[in-house]
Amino acid sequence: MDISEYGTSDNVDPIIKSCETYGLFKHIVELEAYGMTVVPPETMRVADDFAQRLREAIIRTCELRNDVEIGDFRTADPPMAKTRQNTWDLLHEDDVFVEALLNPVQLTLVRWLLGQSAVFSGHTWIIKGKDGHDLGLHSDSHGIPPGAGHIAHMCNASWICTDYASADDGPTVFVPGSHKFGRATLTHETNLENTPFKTFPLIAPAGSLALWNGAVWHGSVKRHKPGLRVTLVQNFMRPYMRPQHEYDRTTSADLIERYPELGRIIGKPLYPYEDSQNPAPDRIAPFMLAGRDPYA
Ligand SMILES: O=C(O)CCC(=O)C(=O)O
Ligand SMILES: [Fe+2]
Repeated sequence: MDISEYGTSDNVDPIIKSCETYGLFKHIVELEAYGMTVVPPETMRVADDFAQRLREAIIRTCELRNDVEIGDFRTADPPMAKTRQNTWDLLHEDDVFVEALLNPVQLTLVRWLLGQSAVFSGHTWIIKGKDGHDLGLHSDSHGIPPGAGHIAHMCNASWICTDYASADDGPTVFVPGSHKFGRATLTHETNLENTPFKTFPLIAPAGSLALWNGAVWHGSVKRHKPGLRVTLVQNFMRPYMRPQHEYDRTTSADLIERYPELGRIIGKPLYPYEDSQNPAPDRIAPFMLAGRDPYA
């Protein structure tokens, strides 16, 4: 018996059918149990040169935007300050970014997590060289307070553009199952050196897609190899993460000056980012606080 054949749900039936077509049931189970999954290139149905095209587009965009020469990713050692700026908002830089976004296998998994109304929220690259940074454990579901953990609110779909063969590549690491905690990490849980939680590294060949429920705790470890780790990070969200009207853009300075509380309540939401290539850290920090304190 195939329940999706009965046509009782216009929304979930097509997702189930696509999961069948693309062979995704293992990945759906991993998403549910562990909060993340890694889909190999052959399941993603990408051409053999897809990862290379994506990697080259990222490197070319970084070189142009940031006035830096990177060259061969296997040996390159560019200043990390240069590769970590102007990293967001790539859609118009090369059609391969549109291709990466519209991959039908990816969209099936995204819609499993976020529903048919999922929206593309933003994307950015990671270029990490030798001795490149580590990153403490965190959730990507910024602004979602504790207690709202039974559904995914956003998800992260990251195209792996260089092989992650071992932890020495400086990959993402995950706390499996932590999406079920339904909250962001507390201060004493974030440090990878002494967090009480077990983590595992993301190991996958270039051309794979790592996809996670935004609530799953993750970070990344330092890179100990020469050359670069290159990743395209894409965020998808449920559509309610937006105000109905952008009052922060349309309310007059005069009105806000006369009513300071008005300035506070219309706020400056984190989304949409004001500078599309460089989100402001001072706006992200208070937004993230709500992930652990509903009164933040
Ligand atoms: O893969 C990494 O380096 C971690 C990046 C991260 O936290 C993210 O993409 O949300
Ligand atoms: Fe993250």
